[in-house]
Amino acid sequence: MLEEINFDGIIGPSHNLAGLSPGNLAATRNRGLTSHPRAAALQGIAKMRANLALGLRQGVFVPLARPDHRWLAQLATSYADAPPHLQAQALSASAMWAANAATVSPAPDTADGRCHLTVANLATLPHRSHEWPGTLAQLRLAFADAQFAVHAPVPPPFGDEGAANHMRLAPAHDAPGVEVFVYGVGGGPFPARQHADASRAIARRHGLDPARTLFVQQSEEAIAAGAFHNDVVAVANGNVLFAHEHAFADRDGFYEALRQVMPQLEIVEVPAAQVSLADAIASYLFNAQLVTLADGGMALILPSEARDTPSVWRWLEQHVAGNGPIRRLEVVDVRQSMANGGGPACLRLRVVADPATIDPRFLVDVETLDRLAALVEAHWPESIDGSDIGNPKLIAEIEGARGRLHAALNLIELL
Ligand code: SUG
Repeated sequence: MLEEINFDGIIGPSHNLAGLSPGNLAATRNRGLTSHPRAAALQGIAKMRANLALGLRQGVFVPLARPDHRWLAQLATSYADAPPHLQAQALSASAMWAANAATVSPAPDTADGRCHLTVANLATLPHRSHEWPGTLAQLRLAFADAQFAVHAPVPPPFGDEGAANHMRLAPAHDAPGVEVFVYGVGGGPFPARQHADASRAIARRHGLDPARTLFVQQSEEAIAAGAFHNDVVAVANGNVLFAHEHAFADRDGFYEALRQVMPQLEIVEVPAAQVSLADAIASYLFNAQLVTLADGGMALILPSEARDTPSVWRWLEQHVAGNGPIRRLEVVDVRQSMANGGGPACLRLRVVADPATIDPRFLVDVETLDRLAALVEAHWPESIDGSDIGNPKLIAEIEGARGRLHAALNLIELL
């Protein structure tokens, strides 16, 4: 039976705040501050526990090898010899944001009836551009069953950032859906990371029905305000689109086109007059997991920053008190990830599939999370500050911790 499974990136032991993402306001604001990898990973595990407690199916992806010695070798250098900016780019734990791992088209949407995944090239930013080989190896292992087709990245320079710029609406997870690809157009103060040609290439590869596939431009205003991915200003689930009024360049045209292909569509729009783009982005209101619970109702899994932002919390309380589709709010603390601009939705990749077709080493229950938490407590660095990143002792600690995690999950072939 097809179900939605959320795969969270386990937050790696090299998590640090290097300010590597222009246009990601949290990341650039916190540049050089001390990070707390152990607390970060425990927060991520606690979020997964909360998801399990809601009755949701949970998977994981493991952290990639960092520093990335292979990438540095391609650049004809080594970690010890590399200049600080390359060291930081090689060390980043950015693969934790699994929403950027791949774009996923579930089997009911595709011509050949397989679930298609295209690994994201993340070509725009250097520290993310070398994630895809490690991520692809992992996807090929987790989704090796013939029910899946796992694709190599779209070639650069057509930037692709995966599911963060992709939304799927469907009457039920296992029914044919409408896939919406959101792209950016360059020219503003910050890079537009998702290229329309990359989105179109993915739709063709996945064998999507053109009649049920939309390509929509993200508003320049949203990118300029710090929405470097669509999932910072919009999220969809089931027949619900939850979005900020200023998320899309041609809002009315998009809503109309979506209604045409999906008459049962429910749009929950947050007006700028109630929540400004700035508040939406600072609080990550839309970077929430919008999920369907066993009773059919929807819950929104939000970062604590949303509760701490008065305009946002006021809007949410009103919505839940009324007749809207979101019936329940769950607040999680992922502050360490948020310090780098990654909220609850960034940390997960949604895959609709039969769990029995997935390599069981990537699926977790409470006992596995207990083991992971103990390992993190014992081996993840407590803190990393900017001046530490050249320290060979820290690097040995990071690499040792990752090795133990892979051993614990029986995934040493990914080392
Ligand atoms: O690509 N931050 C990530 C955050 C990604 C969030 N993902 C989604 N919205 N789906 C990014 O900007 C910062 C790393 C640093 O600066 O050290 C970083 O890569």
